[in-house]
Amino acid sequence: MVRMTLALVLGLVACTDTASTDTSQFAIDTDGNGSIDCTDLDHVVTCIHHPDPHGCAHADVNEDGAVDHQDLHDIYAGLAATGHHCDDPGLHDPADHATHDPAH
Ligand SMILES: [Ca+2]
Ligand SMILES: [Ca+2]
Repeated sequence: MVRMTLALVLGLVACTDTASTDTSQFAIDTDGNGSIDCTDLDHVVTCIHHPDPHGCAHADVNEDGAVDHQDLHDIYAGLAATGHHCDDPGLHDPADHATHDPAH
């Protein structure tokens, strides 16, 4: 039993170690629509501003327990690493939408 636990811990450490050097791991299907693309980045943005325990279950990209701008940074890097070129989330601010609203 102890040996099995040790093997498990070593396996986890190995996984974590590998994962920390590969940003493509952060390219995940946060909105659960079956594909990994820029809408998953938008979904993280939405979850930061409007947290939803069900709809945002996968928005914690780095799995640190909170959905925040670090997750945004990570999924942006992950998508870039997997060939998706999304708008830089750093340029997106809710206030910007009012500026670019065609009605104004
Ligand atoms: Ca998706
Ligand atoms: Ca997080």
